[in-house]
Amino acid sequence: VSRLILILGDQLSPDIRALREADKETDTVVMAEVMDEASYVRHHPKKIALIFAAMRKFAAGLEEDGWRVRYSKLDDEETSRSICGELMRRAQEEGADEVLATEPGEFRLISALEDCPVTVHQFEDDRFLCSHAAFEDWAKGRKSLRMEYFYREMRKSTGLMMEGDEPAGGKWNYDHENREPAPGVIDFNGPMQFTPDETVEEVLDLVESRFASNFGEARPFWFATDRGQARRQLSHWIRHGLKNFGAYQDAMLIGNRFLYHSVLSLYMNLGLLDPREVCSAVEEAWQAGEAPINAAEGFIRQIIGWREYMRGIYFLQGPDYMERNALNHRRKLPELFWGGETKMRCLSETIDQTREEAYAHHIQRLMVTGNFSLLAGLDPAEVHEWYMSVYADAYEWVMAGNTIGMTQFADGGIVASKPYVSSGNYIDKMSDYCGDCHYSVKTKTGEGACPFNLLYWDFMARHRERFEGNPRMAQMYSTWDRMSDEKRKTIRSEAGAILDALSEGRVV
Ligand code: FAD
Ligand code: DLZ
Ligand code: SF4
Repeated sequence: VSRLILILGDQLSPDIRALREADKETDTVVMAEVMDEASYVRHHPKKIALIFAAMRKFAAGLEEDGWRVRYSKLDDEETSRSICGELMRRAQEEGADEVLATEPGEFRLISALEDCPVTVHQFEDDRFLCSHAAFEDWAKGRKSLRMEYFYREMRKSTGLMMEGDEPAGGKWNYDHENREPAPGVIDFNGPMQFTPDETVEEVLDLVESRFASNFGEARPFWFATDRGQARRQLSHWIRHGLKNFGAYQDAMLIGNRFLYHSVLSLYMNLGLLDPREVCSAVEEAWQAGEAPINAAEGFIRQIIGWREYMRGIYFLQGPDYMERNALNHRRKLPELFWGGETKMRCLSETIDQTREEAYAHHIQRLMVTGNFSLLAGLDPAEVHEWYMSVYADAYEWVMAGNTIGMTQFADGGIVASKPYVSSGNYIDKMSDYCGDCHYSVKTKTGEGACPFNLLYWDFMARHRERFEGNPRMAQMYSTWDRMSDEKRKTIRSEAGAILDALSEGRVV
């Protein structure tokens, strides 16, 4: 019997599980650009272009390799709306009655495959280093699911940067060497930029014509769209970017959008690069003396720690995770997130960059847009959807823990032990945004006061009952209590005015 082998747009790995289960002689690979996937959120055009271009090239590679492939383009007339629709159509054409698939990274699509009239076997995706069962085992019976402890187990099980049973260099974590503001000179030109070839150009035309009203533009487009290019970016970054990755990981600069970041999430999440090969390459560079331990450890922690942990949390918590709203935040996402006017320079820089690149680095996502959303009490589901839409590396398995958990505290503290909130001071320390801002970061109340300063204390006061017992926040509450009644009143009323302005669509 003939079977269909489903390869989704983020499963572009030559040794993906469904292909390993398949028989090249008798099975048919199915890949499909479909409107349901391209529109379940209003993806940034660069994200759609990246996925479609990489899918087309991957399909061509499989054919060269001797696979029989049935590929549906979005603008082919017969292409149906959904993955299930395409499976049914191809099953009929090929006389197949069974589909082998690798489990998608999203509950929505897992259920759609379960409910599809044709039988779909979903094999666990073993491109991740931690299986569902291993994560469940780790989580079982624990009072708190902190990433750091998970990460240590991952170091042991992968053997990465280990000396026997001990962490290389004697410490698990070198983060205290990692929180430096940007240096005067950045000696790295950022990610490799690839000139679109014919396949990419064709996809860019398609995306421009079909997704013109989405936030952002498909062109100019420079992402890697095949494994060869992604490997070149990996080597390029290891050679020139890695050594300073650790130290300046948290820095933000106007005019330098990538600093020492790798931009590898794009390619790992699609399957063009394997997280193991990325970590091994980083470990080797450190062993060869080409990168300091704080950079190599810090990077490997992001991958085998945070990346795997976020996926584990998503699958452990289940589909209702995206609906959590522990702090009962209801404010609608203001227009400034979609490029509407704002006088806050940190936000306008981060959001302009997001629109132009479909990329912002971690601290911009966490401490600018994330921090602002939490302080402003924005609805976490809307915040989650915004991030899902605007970033080219966004998939729910990795996004949910970061939005609902890490930045919005909407899961009540599963991912974060305390809310990631800060006043303007942190942004000023880590960036050069404040110098050029309409507001003054040093001003705490009154004319020109930085909204982060006001909203920070207002957040603390609003949620006092929940957070005052948290030992890591006690000091902030005693600072608040030492302020005069009048000052506290002023802060709360000025913060209230900003929140009202946000609700009423006025520029802040
Ligand atoms: P680098 O700084 O070079 O980091 C290296 C790698 O570590 C990344 O490529 C990524 O694979 C991994 N990593 C680092 N931090 C995290 C993290 N918190 N969670 C998971 N992986 C991590 N990452 C995504 O891949 N997809 C997302 O949809 C996504 N959404 C995010 C939303 C918010 C609100 C926040 C705060 C973070 C989000 N991240 C997401 C994590 C992180 O910001 C991005 O992985 C990173 O900015 C990608 O750029 P890079 O490859 O240059 O990262
Ligand atoms: C994100 C995405 C987009 C935009 N388009 C497609 C598509 O047309 N066909 C496809 O197979 N996959 C696409 N994807 C990726 C899926 O949405 C992804 O597999 C799920 O979000 C699970 O991670
Ligand atoms: Fe952002 Fe405040 Fe700095 Fe302006 S002053 S850039 S609003 S932190």
